Amino acid sequence: MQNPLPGIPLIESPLFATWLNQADLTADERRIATDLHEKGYVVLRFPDPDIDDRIDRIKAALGPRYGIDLANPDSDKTIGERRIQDAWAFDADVKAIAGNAQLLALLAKLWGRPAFPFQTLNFPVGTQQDAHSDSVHFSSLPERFMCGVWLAMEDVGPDAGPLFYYPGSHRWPVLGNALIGRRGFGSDLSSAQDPFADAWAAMCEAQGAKVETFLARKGDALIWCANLLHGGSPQHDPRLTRWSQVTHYYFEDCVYYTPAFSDEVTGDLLLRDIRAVNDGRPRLNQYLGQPLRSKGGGAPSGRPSALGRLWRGVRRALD
Ligand SMILES: O=C(O)CCC(=O)C(=O)O
Ligand SMILES: [Fe+2]
Repeated sequence: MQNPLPGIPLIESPLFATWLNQADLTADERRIATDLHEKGYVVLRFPDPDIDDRIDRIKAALGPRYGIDLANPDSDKTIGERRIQDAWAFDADVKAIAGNAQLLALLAKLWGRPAFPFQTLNFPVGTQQDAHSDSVHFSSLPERFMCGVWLAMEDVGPDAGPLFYYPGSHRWPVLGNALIGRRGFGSDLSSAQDPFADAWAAMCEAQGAKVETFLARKGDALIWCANLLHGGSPQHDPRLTRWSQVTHYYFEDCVYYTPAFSDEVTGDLLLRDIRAVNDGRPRLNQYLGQPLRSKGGGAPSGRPSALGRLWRGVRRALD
């Protein structure tokens, strides 16, 4: 298909059905594409024959860093540090999971652009995080070129604080400050998601959205679309662990930024300095093949920007 809408991920495109009809996909890839399109998430077995060994090694390597008494079945596991960000930088197994070639090829096929991991999070217990869309933390221009892959590193029961989500919520508007009537650039927040919580709750109620929880088996992976509303259920039993790894992915040839601290309307963007986990190379903030010249976007391209108002605003804000 000659795609006339390359600025929308294929699995989120209004042209999805046309693409699916003629795309060269296996039966399982078709199921994955359809679930992502309709529900905003999909569950699959993590495509790595060594995953059990990797999980064992990650638990052994990261376990002592959380300050939790993991050896005692009755200890409270929810105290102390509950996550390690970017363990890929020192742990080869975390990095291998994030950079899994089969997964990267799958994401590229489904989104229509090459994918790359840019952040890992390793959790020993549930996050108990409120419902949110990752899009307020890290988004792209064009939007929706981001996804999360959540890997269960053990079986997760209902008392261990399973992942939850609202199927179909990925189709709702991607919330940014303009939509909730707030200025974000230069603002100070303890949590980037707080200003959006009322709007998400109101949409859930008005749409009659039904929450689902993911009672995962070890080695299950769940891919969520950029705008799917999700979070961590309360962990009812603090003695349990809930080992998991989340890898966040972006796609090539985009501007990468933090919407909670940006005002797109005035061109004030908090750009991200992105480095791909798998190859260690920076990904410049770019648009249609041309890098933006800015402090937040990596090395200057040396070329005058064609982005006009947007780019001038970015530079003014960052200088
Ligand atoms: O694992 C969870 O409970 C949620 C994690 C999450 O929201 C994220 O990493 O984006
Ligand atoms: Fe999230």
